[in-house]
Amino acid sequence: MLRRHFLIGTGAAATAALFGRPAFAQAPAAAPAAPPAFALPQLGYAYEALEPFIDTATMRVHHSGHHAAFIGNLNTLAGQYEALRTAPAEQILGNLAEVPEAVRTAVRNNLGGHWNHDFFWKIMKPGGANAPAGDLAAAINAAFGSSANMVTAFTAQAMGRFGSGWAWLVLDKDKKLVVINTPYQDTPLEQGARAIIGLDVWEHAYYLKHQNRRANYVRDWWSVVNWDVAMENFKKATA
Ligand code: MN3
Repeated sequence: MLRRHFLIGTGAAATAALFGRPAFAQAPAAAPAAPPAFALPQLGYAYEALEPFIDTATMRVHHSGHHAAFIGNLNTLAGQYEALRTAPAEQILGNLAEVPEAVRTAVRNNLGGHWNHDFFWKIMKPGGANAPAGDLAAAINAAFGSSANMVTAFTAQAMGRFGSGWAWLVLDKDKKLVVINTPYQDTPLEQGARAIIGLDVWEHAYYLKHQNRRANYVRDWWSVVNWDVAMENFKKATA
């Protein structure tokens, strides 16, 4: 939007200059507008930073296309459901039954999509840590027997999600460390679970590079998991 205004302004200035009028004399005054309720969060790294595991083109369209669409939809929805402006996303997504039925599916899909992707960008980093450590490593070993067993179980969730959705390592509502998957843009929050790591297995997340080979995408993804963030997530979930 800002860019578009800038370009229009430049065009007007150029036209004005051509006809001998002072530059920007014809530029419309900027109308004061309420700030949008939602903004597309920064990735924290470049689109190419996760190469060769996650490709640049996928990251660009996934962030600036798919995630941005949720943001646009949420800013429209915020005009119909005021809580989107005032309540934390976690609170709304954890209590979807309280959302008015007329907007519930849209909130589930778009706020869920925003929350999931914001989580996803943070759980990846260039040259991600090799393995979990500390309390999280101990909890993984206690729950799964080993880190390798957890990876196998998580991968089974990622592969077992038919169609679009997500795979997760979560602390469930009983504070048990488990792997789950969710359909579409449903979040672990609606099960009362706290996400530790999560993987987008919608085809848009991998099709440009891995085509139909979801297993290769899942395998590659382990090379960019940010276990430092996973350990922070675990600490918050257990606090
Ligand atoms: Mn996605």
